[in-house]
Amino acid sequence: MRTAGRTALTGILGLGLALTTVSPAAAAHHLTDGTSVELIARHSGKCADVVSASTADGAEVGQYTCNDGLNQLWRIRDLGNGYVQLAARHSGKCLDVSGASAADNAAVIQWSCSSRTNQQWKIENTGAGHTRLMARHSGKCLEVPGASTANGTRLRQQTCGTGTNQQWELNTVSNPAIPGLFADPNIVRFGDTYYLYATTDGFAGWSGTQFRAFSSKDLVNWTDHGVILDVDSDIAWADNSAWAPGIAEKNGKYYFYFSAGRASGDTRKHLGVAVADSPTGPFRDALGKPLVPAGSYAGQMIDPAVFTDADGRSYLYWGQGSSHQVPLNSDMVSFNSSQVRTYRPANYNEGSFVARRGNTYYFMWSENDTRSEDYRVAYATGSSPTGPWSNRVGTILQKDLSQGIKATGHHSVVQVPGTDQWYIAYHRFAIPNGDGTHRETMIDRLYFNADGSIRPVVPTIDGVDPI
Ligand code: FUB
Repeated sequence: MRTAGRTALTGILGLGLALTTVSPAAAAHHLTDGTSVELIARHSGKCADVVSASTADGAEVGQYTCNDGLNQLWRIRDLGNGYVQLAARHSGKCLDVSGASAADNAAVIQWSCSSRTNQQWKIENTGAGHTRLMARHSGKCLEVPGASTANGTRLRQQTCGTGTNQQWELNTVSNPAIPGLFADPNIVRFGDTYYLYATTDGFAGWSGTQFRAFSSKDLVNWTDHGVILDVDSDIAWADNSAWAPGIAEKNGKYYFYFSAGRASGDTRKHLGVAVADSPTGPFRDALGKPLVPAGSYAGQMIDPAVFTDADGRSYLYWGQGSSHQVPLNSDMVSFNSSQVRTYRPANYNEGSFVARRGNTYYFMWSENDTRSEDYRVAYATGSSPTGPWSNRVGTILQKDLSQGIKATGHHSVVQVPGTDQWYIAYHRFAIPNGDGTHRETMIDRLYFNADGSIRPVVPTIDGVDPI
Protein backbone atom coordinates (compact mmCIF):
# COMPACT_ATOMS: atom_id res chain seq x y z
CA MET A 1 0.00 0.00 0.00
CA ARG A 2 1.26 3.44 -0.77
CA THR A 3 -0.46 6.60 0.34
CA ALA A 4 0.60 10.23 0.14
CA GLY A 5 3.67 10.81 2.21
CA ARG A 6 4.69 7.16 2.27
CA THR A 7 7.79 6.22 0.36
CA ALA A 8 9.16 2.75 -0.26
CA LEU A 9 12.69 2.38 0.98
CA THR A 10 14.94 -0.14 -0.69
CA GLY A 11 18.10 0.33 1.31
CA ILE A 12 19.21 2.08 4.43
CA LEU A 13 21.53 5.02 4.63
CA GLY A 14 22.77 6.82 7.66
CA LEU A 15 22.41 3.94 10.10
CA GLY A 16 25.77 2.32 9.52
CA LEU A 17 23.99 -0.95 8.81
CA ALA A 18 25.30 -3.86 6.80
CA LEU A 19 23.87 -3.49 3.32
CA THR A 20 24.72 -5.22 0.13
CA THR A 21 23.30 -2.61 -2.23
CA VAL A 22 22.06 0.93 -2.05
CA SER A 23 19.53 1.80 -4.72
CA PRO A 24 18.77 5.27 -6.12
CA ALA A 25 15.47 5.12 -4.21
CA ALA A 26 17.37 4.66 -0.97
CA ALA A 27 19.60 7.55 -1.81
CA ALA A 28 16.50 9.64 -2.36
CA HIS A 29 14.89 8.58 0.92
CA HIS A 30 17.43 8.40 3.69
CA LEU A 31 16.25 6.39 6.63
CA THR A 32 17.56 8.10 9.71
CA ASP A 33 17.12 7.74 13.43
CA GLY A 34 13.53 8.66 14.29
CA THR A 35 12.03 7.81 10.90
CA SER A 36 8.76 5.89 10.98
CA VAL A 37 8.12 2.97 8.64
CA GLU A 38 5.49 0.45 7.74
CA LEU A 39 6.87 -3.11 7.57
CA ILE A 40 5.19 -4.71 4.56
CA ALA A 41 5.55 -8.45 4.04
CA ARG A 42 6.64 -9.13 0.47
CA HIS A 43 4.59 -12.30 -0.12
CA SER A 44 1.30 -10.86 1.15
CA GLY A 45 1.60 -7.08 0.86
CA LYS A 46 0.30 -6.86 4.43
CA CYS A 47 1.64 -4.77 7.29
CA ALA A 48 3.17 -5.77 10.62
CA ASP A 49 0.42 -4.72 13.05
CA VAL A 50 0.12 -4.71 16.83
CA VAL A 51 -3.05 -6.74 17.26
CA SER A 52 -6.09 -4.61 18.15
CA ALA A 53 -3.80 -1.60 18.63
CA SER A 54 -3.17 -2.87 22.15
CA THR A 55 -0.80 -0.79 24.23
CA ALA A 56 -0.07 -3.63 26.67
CA ASP A 57 3.26 -5.33 27.16
CA GLY A 58 3.07 -8.74 25.50
CA ALA A 59 0.54 -7.76 22.82
CA GLU A 60 1.06 -9.97 19.78
CA VAL A 61 2.17 -8.67 16.40
CA GLY A 62 0.50 -10.05 13.31
CA GLN A 63 0.13 -9.13 9.67
CA TYR A 64 -2.93 -7.17 8.62
CA THR A 65 -4.11 -5.23 5.58
CA CYS A 66 -2.22 -1.92 5.65
CA ASN A 67 -4.58 0.75 6.92
CA ASP A 68 -2.48 3.76 7.93
CA GLY A 69 -2.98 2.95 11.64
CA LEU A 70 -0.37 4.03 14.14
CA ASN A 71 -0.21 0.41 15.31
CA GLN A 72 1.28 -0.35 11.88
CA LEU A 73 3.91 2.36 12.07
CA TRP A 74 7.29 1.61 13.62
CA ARG A 75 9.71 4.31 14.70
CA ILE A 76 13.34 3.43 14.02
CA ARG A 77 15.85 3.98 16.79
CA ASP A 78 19.43 3.63 15.57
CA LEU A 79 21.42 1.99 18.37
CA GLY A 80 24.70 2.88 16.69
CA ASN A 81 25.90 -0.75 16.78
CA GLY A 82 24.46 -1.94 13.49
CA TYR A 83 21.09 -2.67 15.07
CA VAL A 84 17.84 -0.76 15.46
CA GLN A 85 14.86 -0.85 17.75
CA LEU A 86 11.43 -0.62 16.14
CA ALA A 87 8.90 1.12 18.40
CA ALA A 88 5.20 0.96 17.55
CA ARG A 89 3.96 4.55 17.17
CA HIS A 90 0.63 4.02 18.97
CA SER A 91 2.24 2.56 22.12
CA GLY A 92 5.90 3.51 22.03
CA LYS A 93 6.69 -0.18 22.72
CA CYS A 94 9.37 -2.19 20.94
CA LEU A 95 9.22 -5.14 18.56
CA ASP A 96 10.48 -7.98 20.77
CA VAL A 97 11.09 -11.74 20.54
CA SER A 98 9.07 -13.10 23.43
CA GLY A 99 11.12 -14.33 26.39
CA ALA A 100 14.33 -13.70 24.44
CA SER A 101 13.82 -17.18 23.03
CA ALA A 102 16.37 -18.36 20.51
CA ALA A 103 14.03 -21.09 19.20
CA ASP A 104 12.41 -21.26 15.80
CA ASN A 105 8.75 -20.17 15.93
CA ALA A 106 9.21 -17.98 19.01
CA ALA A 107 6.43 -15.38 19.20
CA VAL A 108 7.06 -11.74 18.28
CA ILE A 109 5.34 -9.23 20.53
CA GLN A 110 5.60 -5.61 21.66
CA TRP A 111 7.24 -4.89 25.01
CA SER A 112 8.45 -1.78 26.83
CA CYS A 113 11.71 -0.76 25.18
CA SER A 114 14.86 -1.79 27.03
CA SER A 115 18.50 -2.51 26.22
CA ARG A 116 17.85 -6.23 25.72
CA THR A 117 19.15 -7.78 22.51
CA ASN A 118 15.83 -9.53 21.74
CA GLN A 119 14.58 -6.02 20.84
CA GLN A 120 17.50 -5.31 18.52
CA TRP A 121 17.11 -5.92 14.80
CA LYS A 122 19.60 -5.89 11.96
CA ILE A 123 18.17 -4.62 8.68
CA GLU A 124 19.67 -6.57 5.78
CA ASN A 125 19.03 -5.54 2.21
CA THR A 126 17.93 -8.58 0.20
CA GLY A 127 17.59 -6.59 -3.04
CA ALA A 128 14.58 -5.59 -5.14
CA GLY A 129 13.43 -3.15 -2.50
CA HIS A 130 13.23 -5.61 0.37
CA THR A 131 15.02 -6.33 3.61
CA ARG A 132 15.28 -9.08 6.22
CA LEU A 133 14.96 -8.21 9.89
CA MET A 134 17.29 -10.33 12.02
CA ALA A 135 17.00 -10.48 15.82
CA ARG A 136 20.36 -9.87 17.47
CA HIS A 137 20.03 -12.38 20.32
CA SER A 138 19.11 -15.31 18.06
CA GLY A 139 20.32 -14.43 14.59
CA LYS A 140 16.85 -15.48 13.38
CA CYS A 141 14.57 -13.61 11.02
CA LEU A 142 11.14 -12.03 11.35
CA GLU A 143 8.66 -13.99 9.27
CA VAL A 144 5.01 -14.63 8.50
CA PRO A 145 4.66 -18.37 9.31
CA GLY A 146 3.66 -20.68 6.48
CA ALA A 147 3.78 -17.76 4.07
CA SER A 148 0.16 -17.17 5.06
CA THR A 149 -1.59 -14.26 3.41
CA ALA A 150 -4.40 -14.19 5.98
CA ASN A 151 -5.12 -11.18 8.14
CA GLY A 152 -4.21 -11.79 11.74
CA THR A 153 -1.43 -14.33 11.18
CA ARG A 154 0.96 -13.83 14.08
CA LEU A 155 4.60 -13.09 13.33
CA ARG A 156 7.37 -15.41 14.50
CA GLN A 157 11.15 -15.64 14.33
CA GLN A 158 12.56 -18.41 12.15
CA THR A 159 15.96 -19.50 10.84
CA CYS A 160 16.79 -17.06 8.06
CA GLY A 161 16.13 -18.25 4.51
CA THR A 162 15.25 -16.89 1.11
CA GLY A 163 11.44 -17.00 1.44
CA THR A 164 9.53 -13.86 0.54
CA ASN A 165 7.63 -14.28 3.82
CA GLN A 166 10.88 -13.18 5.51
CA GLN A 167 11.26 -10.15 3.24
CA TRP A 168 9.93 -6.77 4.27
CA GLU A 169 9.46 -3.51 2.43
CA LEU A 170 10.18 -0.52 4.64
CA ASN A 171 7.75 2.23 3.70
CA THR A 172 8.73 5.55 5.25
CA VAL A 173 6.32 8.29 6.28
CA SER A 174 7.45 11.89 6.22
CA ASN A 175 5.71 13.13 9.38
CA PRO A 176 7.06 14.12 11.79
CA ALA A 177 9.14 16.06 9.28
CA ILE A 178 12.11 16.15 11.64
CA PRO A 179 12.65 13.35 14.13
CA GLY A 180 12.45 14.27 17.80
CA LEU A 181 10.57 16.89 19.75
CA PHE A 182 10.39 20.26 18.01
CA ALA A 183 7.75 23.00 18.07
CA ASP A 184 6.94 26.41 16.54
CA PRO A 185 8.49 25.54 13.17
CA ASN A 186 9.52 28.31 10.79
CA ILE A 187 9.85 26.92 7.27
CA VAL A 188 11.59 29.03 4.62
CA ARG A 189 13.27 28.63 1.26
CA PHE A 190 16.68 30.14 0.54
CA GLY A 191 17.99 29.50 -3.00
CA ASP A 192 17.02 25.95 -3.98
CA THR A 193 16.83 24.66 -0.42
CA TYR A 194 14.14 24.56 2.27
CA TYR A 195 15.08 25.18 5.90
CA LEU A 196 13.28 24.46 9.16
CA TYR A 197 14.00 26.25 12.44
CA ALA A 198 12.09 25.37 15.60
CA THR A 199 11.89 25.39 19.37
CA THR A 200 13.71 22.36 20.80
CA ASP A 201 10.99 20.76 22.89
CA GLY A 202 10.79 18.24 25.72
CA PHE A 203 11.78 20.54 28.59
CA ALA A 204 9.51 21.40 31.51
CA GLY A 205 8.40 25.02 31.26
CA TRP A 206 9.82 25.21 27.70
CA SER A 207 13.24 25.75 29.28
CA GLY A 208 15.37 24.56 26.35
CA THR A 209 18.26 26.78 25.30
CA GLN A 210 19.22 25.56 21.82
CA PHE A 211 18.07 26.17 18.26
CA ARG A 212 18.94 23.75 15.46
CA ALA A 213 18.68 24.12 11.68
CA PHE A 214 17.44 21.47 9.25
CA SER A 215 17.61 21.62 5.46
CA SER A 216 15.95 19.73 2.63
CA LYS A 217 15.68 19.85 -1.15
CA ASP A 218 12.38 17.97 -1.26
CA LEU A 219 10.54 18.66 2.06
CA VAL A 220 10.85 14.99 3.01
CA ASN A 221 14.53 14.22 3.56
CA TRP A 222 15.94 16.64 6.13
CA THR A 223 19.55 17.13 7.16
CA ASP A 224 20.22 18.17 10.75
CA HIS A 225 22.86 20.90 10.83
CA GLY A 226 23.11 20.81 14.60
CA VAL A 227 22.90 23.66 17.07
CA ILE A 228 23.06 27.06 15.40
CA LEU A 229 22.46 29.18 18.49
CA ASP A 230 22.49 28.39 22.20
CA VAL A 231 21.03 31.28 24.17
CA ASP A 232 22.76 30.06 27.33
CA SER A 233 26.25 30.32 25.87
CA ASP A 234 25.81 32.73 22.94
CA ILE A 235 23.47 35.43 24.25
CA ALA A 236 24.61 37.62 27.15
CA TRP A 237 21.13 38.78 28.16
CA ALA A 238 19.45 35.34 28.24
CA ASP A 239 20.13 31.82 29.44
CA ASN A 240 16.78 30.08 28.91
CA SER A 241 13.54 29.74 26.96
CA ALA A 242 14.85 29.57 23.39
CA TRP A 243 11.49 29.81 21.65
CA ALA A 244 9.85 30.14 18.30
CA PRO A 245 12.41 31.43 15.81
CA GLY A 246 11.87 33.26 12.52
CA ILE A 247 14.50 33.96 9.86
CA ALA A 248 15.07 36.21 6.84
CA GLU A 249 17.88 36.83 4.36
CA LYS A 250 19.13 40.21 3.19
CA ASN A 251 22.21 40.94 1.08
CA GLY A 252 23.74 37.54 1.81
CA LYS A 253 23.27 37.76 5.56
CA TYR A 254 20.77 35.72 7.55
CA TYR A 255 18.85 37.36 10.40
CA PHE A 256 17.52 34.99 13.04
CA TYR A 257 14.80 36.36 15.33
CA PHE A 258 13.99 34.49 18.52
CA SER A 259 12.45 34.82 21.99
CA ALA A 260 14.49 34.10 25.11
CA GLY A 261 14.77 35.05 28.76
CA ARG A 262 16.33 34.10 32.04
CA ALA A 263 15.63 31.03 34.17
CA SER A 264 15.56 33.06 37.41
CA GLY A 265 15.13 36.64 38.56
CA ASP A 266 13.27 38.60 35.90
CA THR A 267 12.03 35.74 33.72
CA ARG A 268 10.11 37.86 31.23
CA LYS A 269 10.84 37.06 27.59
CA HIS A 270 12.56 39.40 25.16
CA LEU A 271 12.86 39.32 21.39
CA GLY A 272 16.41 39.03 20.07
CA VAL A 273 18.09 38.95 16.67
CA ALA A 274 21.23 37.07 15.69
CA VAL A 275 23.10 37.20 12.39
CA ALA A 276 25.18 34.79 10.29
CA ASP A 277 26.69 34.46 6.84
CA SER A 278 24.94 31.15 6.25
CA PRO A 279 21.41 29.87 6.97
CA THR A 280 22.98 27.18 9.16
CA GLY A 281 25.03 29.61 11.21
CA PRO A 282 26.96 29.98 13.35
CA PHE A 283 24.79 32.87 14.54
CA ARG A 284 25.99 35.65 16.82
CA ASP A 285 23.94 38.24 18.70
CA ALA A 286 23.47 41.15 16.29
CA LEU A 287 22.83 43.81 18.94
CA GLY A 288 24.22 42.58 22.24
CA LYS A 289 20.81 43.41 23.71
CA PRO A 290 17.19 42.52 22.91
CA LEU A 291 15.67 43.97 19.76
CA VAL A 292 12.35 44.23 21.61
CA PRO A 293 12.76 44.12 25.41
CA ALA A 294 10.03 42.75 27.66
CA GLY A 295 7.44 45.38 28.48
CA SER A 296 7.90 47.37 25.27
CA TYR A 297 4.40 46.55 24.04
CA ALA A 298 1.29 44.79 25.34
CA GLY A 299 1.66 41.07 26.10
CA GLN A 300 4.71 38.85 25.89
CA MET A 301 7.55 39.70 23.48
CA ILE A 302 7.64 36.25 21.89
CA ASP A 303 7.03 34.41 18.62
CA PRO A 304 8.79 36.53 15.98
CA ALA A 305 8.13 35.93 12.29
CA VAL A 306 9.32 37.79 9.21
CA PHE A 307 7.59 38.36 5.90
CA THR A 308 9.53 39.81 2.96
CA ASP A 309 7.41 41.42 0.26
CA ALA A 310 8.02 41.38 -3.50
CA ASP A 311 9.77 44.77 -3.26
CA GLY A 312 12.36 43.34 -0.84
CA ARG A 313 11.01 45.07 2.27
CA SER A 314 10.85 42.86 5.32
CA TYR A 315 8.28 43.06 8.12
CA LEU A 316 8.50 41.78 11.67
CA TYR A 317 5.55 40.21 13.53
CA TRP A 318 5.50 39.08 17.13
CA GLY A 319 3.51 38.93 20.33
CA GLN A 320 1.41 36.84 22.62
CA GLY A 321 -1.91 38.39 23.60
CA SER A 322 -1.52 40.98 20.83
CA SER A 323 0.09 40.82 17.39
CA HIS A 324 2.60 43.63 16.78
CA GLN A 325 3.55 44.32 13.17
CA VAL A 326 6.17 46.70 11.77
CA PRO A 327 8.39 47.23 8.70
CA LEU A 328 12.02 46.44 9.49
CA ASN A 329 14.64 49.01 8.57
CA SER A 330 17.03 47.93 5.82
CA ASP A 331 19.61 46.92 8.46
CA MET A 332 17.09 44.23 9.56
CA VAL A 333 17.93 44.83 13.21
CA SER A 334 15.90 47.98 13.91
CA PHE A 335 12.52 49.54 13.17
CA ASN A 336 10.68 52.81 13.61
CA SER A 337 8.55 52.30 16.71
CA SER A 338 6.02 54.88 15.50
CA GLN A 339 5.16 52.42 12.69
CA VAL A 340 4.22 49.52 14.95
CA ARG A 341 0.63 48.42 14.45
CA THR A 342 -1.02 46.23 17.03
CA TYR A 343 -3.90 43.85 16.36
CA ARG A 344 -5.89 41.56 18.56
CA PRO A 345 -8.21 39.50 16.36
CA ALA A 346 -10.95 37.54 18.10
CA ASN A 347 -9.31 34.60 19.91
CA TYR A 348 -5.75 35.68 18.98
CA ASN A 349 -3.15 34.11 21.24
CA GLU A 350 0.28 33.94 19.54
CA GLY A 351 2.26 32.66 16.54
CA SER A 352 1.63 35.50 14.05
CA PHE A 353 2.63 34.67 10.48
CA VAL A 354 2.06 36.52 7.19
CA ALA A 355 2.14 35.23 3.60
CA ARG A 356 1.16 36.77 0.27
CA ARG A 357 -0.65 35.18 -2.68
CA GLY A 358 -1.32 37.50 -5.60
CA ASN A 359 -2.37 40.81 -4.13
CA THR A 360 -3.83 39.31 -0.98
CA TYR A 361 -1.90 39.22 2.28
CA TYR A 362 -2.84 36.52 4.77
CA PHE A 363 -2.35 37.20 8.48
CA MET A 364 -2.48 33.93 10.40
CA TRP A 365 -2.17 33.16 14.11
CA SER A 366 -2.63 30.50 16.76
CA GLU A 367 -5.62 30.35 19.11
CA ASN A 368 -5.99 28.83 22.59
CA ASP A 369 -3.13 27.65 24.77
CA THR A 370 -0.36 25.50 23.32
CA ARG A 371 -1.08 23.00 26.15
CA SER A 372 -4.70 22.63 25.03
CA GLU A 373 -5.72 20.03 22.47
CA ASP A 374 -7.75 22.86 20.90
CA TYR A 375 -4.64 24.86 19.92
CA ARG A 376 -5.37 25.79 16.31
CA VAL A 377 -4.64 28.23 13.48
CA ALA A 378 -6.95 30.95 12.08
CA TYR A 379 -6.55 33.78 9.56
CA ALA A 380 -7.63 37.15 8.24
CA THR A 381 -6.79 38.94 4.99
CA GLY A 382 -5.56 42.39 4.02
CA SER A 383 -4.09 44.45 1.22
CA SER A 384 -0.74 45.29 2.82
CA PRO A 385 1.81 43.40 4.97
CA THR A 386 0.61 45.20 8.09
CA GLY A 387 -3.11 45.34 7.35
CA PRO A 388 -5.59 46.70 8.01
CA TRP A 389 -6.84 43.16 8.42
CA SER A 390 -10.32 41.78 7.87
CA ASN A 391 -12.21 40.14 10.67
CA ARG A 392 -11.21 36.55 11.39
CA VAL A 393 -12.10 34.62 8.22
CA GLY A 394 -11.90 31.09 9.59
CA THR A 395 -9.90 28.22 11.01
CA ILE A 396 -7.12 26.82 8.83
CA LEU A 397 -5.90 23.97 10.99
CA GLN A 398 -7.25 22.13 14.02
CA LYS A 399 -7.14 18.81 15.86
CA ASP A 400 -8.38 15.60 14.28
CA LEU A 401 -9.19 13.22 17.09
CA SER A 402 -10.08 10.45 14.65
CA GLN A 403 -6.34 10.27 13.91
CA GLY A 404 -5.21 11.06 17.46
CA ILE A 405 -3.94 14.46 16.27
CA LYS A 406 -4.17 17.18 18.93
CA ALA A 407 -3.06 20.77 19.43
CA THR A 408 -2.12 21.67 15.87
CA GLY A 409 -0.65 25.16 15.82
CA HIS A 410 2.20 27.66 15.73
CA HIS A 411 2.67 27.25 12.04
CA SER A 412 4.47 28.78 9.08
CA VAL A 413 3.83 28.52 5.34
CA VAL A 414 6.09 28.21 2.30
CA GLN A 415 5.36 28.39 -1.42
CA VAL A 416 7.22 26.39 -4.07
CA PRO A 417 8.53 29.21 -6.29
CA GLY A 418 6.80 29.62 -9.64
CA THR A 419 3.91 27.37 -8.60
CA ASP A 420 0.71 27.58 -6.60
CA GLN A 421 1.96 24.73 -4.40
CA TRP A 422 1.93 25.64 -0.72
CA TYR A 423 3.02 23.77 2.38
CA ILE A 424 2.31 24.37 6.05
CA ALA A 425 4.69 23.44 8.87
CA TYR A 426 3.17 23.25 12.34
CA HIS A 427 3.49 21.38 15.57
CA ARG A 428 1.10 19.09 17.40
CA PHE A 429 1.27 16.95 20.52
CA ALA A 430 3.73 14.09 20.01
CA ILE A 431 2.16 10.70 19.31
CA PRO A 432 2.06 8.83 21.64
CA ASN A 433 2.02 10.61 25.02
CA GLY A 434 2.62 14.20 23.88
CA ASP A 435 1.54 17.37 25.61
CA GLY A 436 2.26 21.10 25.54
CA THR A 437 5.99 20.60 26.05
CA HIS A 438 6.33 17.39 24.04
CA ARG A 439 5.44 18.40 20.51
CA GLU A 440 6.42 17.24 17.02
CA THR A 441 6.82 19.20 13.78
CA MET A 442 4.63 18.27 10.82
CA ILE A 443 4.45 19.33 7.18
CA ASP A 444 1.24 19.08 5.18
CA ARG A 445 -0.23 20.60 2.03
CA LEU A 446 -2.13 23.89 2.16
CA TYR A 447 -4.58 24.75 -0.60
CA PHE A 448 -6.43 27.89 -1.62
CA ASN A 449 -9.97 27.94 -2.96
CA ALA A 450 -10.77 29.71 -6.23
CA ASP A 451 -12.03 32.73 -4.28
CA GLY A 452 -8.69 33.06 -2.47
CA SER A 453 -9.88 31.68 0.85
CA ILE A 454 -7.74 29.04 2.54
CA ARG A 455 -9.10 25.51 2.60
CA PRO A 456 -8.93 23.88 6.04
CA VAL A 457 -5.74 21.83 6.15
CA VAL A 458 -6.09 18.08 6.60
CA PRO A 459 -3.46 17.20 9.21
CA THR A 460 -1.91 13.84 8.31
CA ILE A 461 0.07 11.16 10.06
CA ASP A 462 1.91 10.43 6.80
CA GLY A 463 3.02 13.88 5.68
CA VAL A 464 3.82 14.83 2.11
CA ASP A 465 5.45 13.27 -0.93
CA PRO A 466 8.88 14.58 -1.96
CA ILE A 467 8.50 17.59 -4.25
O1 FUB B 1 7.39 26.81 22.39
C1 FUB B 1 7.23 27.79 23.36
C2 FUB B 1 5.93 28.56 23.16
O2 FUB B 1 4.85 27.66 23.03
C3 FUB B 1 5.87 29.39 21.91
O3 FUB B 1 6.52 30.61 22.02
C4 FUB B 1 4.40 29.53 21.73
O4 FUB B 1 4.01 29.97 20.48
C5 FUB B 1 3.92 28.14 22.07
O5 FUB B 1 3.93 27.29 20.98
